Amino acid sequence: MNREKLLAALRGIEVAGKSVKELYGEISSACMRELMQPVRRTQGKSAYYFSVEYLMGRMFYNNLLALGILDEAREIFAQKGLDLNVFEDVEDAALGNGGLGRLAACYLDSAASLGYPLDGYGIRYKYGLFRQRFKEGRQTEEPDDWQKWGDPWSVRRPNETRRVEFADMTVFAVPYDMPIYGKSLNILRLYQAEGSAEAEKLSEYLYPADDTEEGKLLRIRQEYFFSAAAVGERVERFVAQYGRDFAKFPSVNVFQLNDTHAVFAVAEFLRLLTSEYRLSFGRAVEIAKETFNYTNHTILPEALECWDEKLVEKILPEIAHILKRLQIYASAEWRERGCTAEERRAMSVLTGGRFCMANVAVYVSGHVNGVAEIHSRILKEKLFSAAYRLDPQKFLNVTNGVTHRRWLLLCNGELSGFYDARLGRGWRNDLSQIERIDCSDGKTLGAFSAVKAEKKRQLAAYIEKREGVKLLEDAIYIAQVKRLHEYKRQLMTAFAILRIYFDLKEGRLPDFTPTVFLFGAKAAGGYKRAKATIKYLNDIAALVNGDGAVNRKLQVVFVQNYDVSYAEKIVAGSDVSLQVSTAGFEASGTGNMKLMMNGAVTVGTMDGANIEIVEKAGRENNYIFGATEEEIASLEKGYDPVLFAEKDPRIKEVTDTLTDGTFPASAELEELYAATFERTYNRPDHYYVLYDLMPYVSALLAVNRDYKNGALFARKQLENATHSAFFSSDRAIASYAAKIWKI
Ligand code: 26Q
Repeated sequence: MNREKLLAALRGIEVAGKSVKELYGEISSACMRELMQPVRRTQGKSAYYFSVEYLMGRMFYNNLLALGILDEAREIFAQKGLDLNVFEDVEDAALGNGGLGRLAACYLDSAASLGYPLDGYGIRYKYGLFRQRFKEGRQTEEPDDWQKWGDPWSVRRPNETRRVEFADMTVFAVPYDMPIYGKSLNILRLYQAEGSAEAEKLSEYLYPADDTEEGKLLRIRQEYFFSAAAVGERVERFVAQYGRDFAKFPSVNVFQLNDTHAVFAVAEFLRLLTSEYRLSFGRAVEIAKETFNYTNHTILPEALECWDEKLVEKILPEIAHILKRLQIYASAEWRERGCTAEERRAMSVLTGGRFCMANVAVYVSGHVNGVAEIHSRILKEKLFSAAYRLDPQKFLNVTNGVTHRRWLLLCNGELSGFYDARLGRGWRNDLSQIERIDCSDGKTLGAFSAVKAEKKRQLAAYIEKREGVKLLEDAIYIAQVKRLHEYKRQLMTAFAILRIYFDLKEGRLPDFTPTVFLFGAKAAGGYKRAKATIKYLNDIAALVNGDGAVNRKLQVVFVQNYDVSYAEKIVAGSDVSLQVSTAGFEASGTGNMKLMMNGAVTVGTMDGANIEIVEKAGRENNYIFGATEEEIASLEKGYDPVLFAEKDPRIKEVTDTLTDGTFPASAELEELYAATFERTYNRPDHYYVLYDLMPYVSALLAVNRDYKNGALFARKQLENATHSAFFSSDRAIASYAAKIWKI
């Protein structure tokens, strides 16, 4: 990269008379010319990430940071009278739903920064995750037109278009390359579907659901579309470079499947090697086993992808045929190796007329990993126990991480400056150095508190601008930001807030420190219960914020259209991070890491990566409560939420608000009542909200008490921030590279 040349180009940009959009295009394009400069490696082994989601967020500041010119660029344009913050109006590239998609983006960032050859393959959706607004407290969804300001950060490569064949149509996969810049230049290649109007639908919308079963034909088409294009390209390039000696394929290619969403890549790989290149089926499987790896991100049964055999057969007959052959081939192997009928059924590729994509992935992968210690253990003991008994060496854990470039350097310049002042700048490339900060030193704590106070002011100003709500000052900022899902238990927070509200009104909490509860969450459009929870929380916000008796002590704000850019503000400006999933259900969580990195304490259950967070930062510096995974498992039959609420008036008073007229009657309240007390698609209170409620309230009140001692609480926060290095995705990527990819 020619830094001086780039800076000179930026200095040459004329600002006067141009729209923000024009300037955005010009500055971005100048940077792109430099980003695309480095010569790409053509030799050696590379890893490829297959993901149907990439939640990149805003690329502008990230790319300027990666180029090492962000500060200078700010100065150059400030002198011209242009504040670079104006580009905060640019839409995020939200081609993902939540954790899994954002993880992919963090991993690309870390791999490039560390110089590992890792390219990504995915889909270039015309519309990303919907834009959310509230109307009378209810979520509405609008298409996310993320290219409104153009897409200056990618390059269309029409010459590398690929054909993808379905039984009933041909679709052209046109690649768009986005540079991921660091020590190496890596590429995120997103395919856009072109051809007939029907064909173009394949890359029109991101599936807006996370963790829900959506047995849709379009989803299968999307998955095969990009998987086949990517695999076809990898195989073709290999043959061009090395000929048909496929034994060598795994020495230059390693594939990582980001959950089961790209498992059709396995079938397509086998199809190409057997029908185009005439390898035997067994040989093709052996090569696949050395090439593919699979990361699981959820154990929720409704999120495990199983596709109807007949459906796949109809649009992808050859692929269905390959998968059936794989079932026969694998069964023979399992029989030979002495598996019982029950074990074979559990591992089946095809069972009950459905293709089980997770089983395809497990069988064919050299490595299978979970995303936090507890989750990887559950995979071995429960979800994939038969496969684990057969091939224990296949299974490993790689705890998730988040890129500290976006989630600390970019979103919290103040905290970064605090580290610079004490450590120099070396920590920016080796986050573990922040452990050298002395959290007991009074001056250090004072400086840290000043940083936190400033980030809280900035957050409050931002929320006032976006939502028109003025946050309480001198209050504790408590955030629950994540997709809306029953197992994440936003409903439990709703009940806890009501408990605190009633106690405040009754004068039972005389020394209560003012507290703001901040929510950010999108609910899948078809997920009634999740949407009902949004409405309930907005009802609660109206009640609490409108009650003159408490509204200087308690405030509830649900921000609209929570996305990566909003997250950057909230994680930096929060004191407390709520991570309260039912134990055993949150695979890892990554928001928990972002908040910790910015010095928030966790109020959480022993679930996902929370367990490792408190292991690193000290249980005494966080607020752990609630049933453990074992306790939940032992509880399952004997738990009756109706009795549970009856015998504790503190719980009953809260759940009564679903029916007693505290809020105007609504279908949403009825839905939540049913979820809590009736048998529906799950048992009543399937996620043990009432069971954990009072311990949760106690944890929140403990925070409230501790916060009064400013130095004590700041110390807890700083202990969290300075012990977050393990949760940098630089560590996670180094682990994938060493243990799985061997690059
Ligand atoms: C499947 C079939 C049809 C339509 C949609 C889906 C679908 C889409 C997205 C299923 C699941 C997802 C997303 C899952 C996800 O985001 N999981 C999260 O992954 C994070 C990164 O590992 C973890 O930190 C979270 O704990 C986990 O919930």
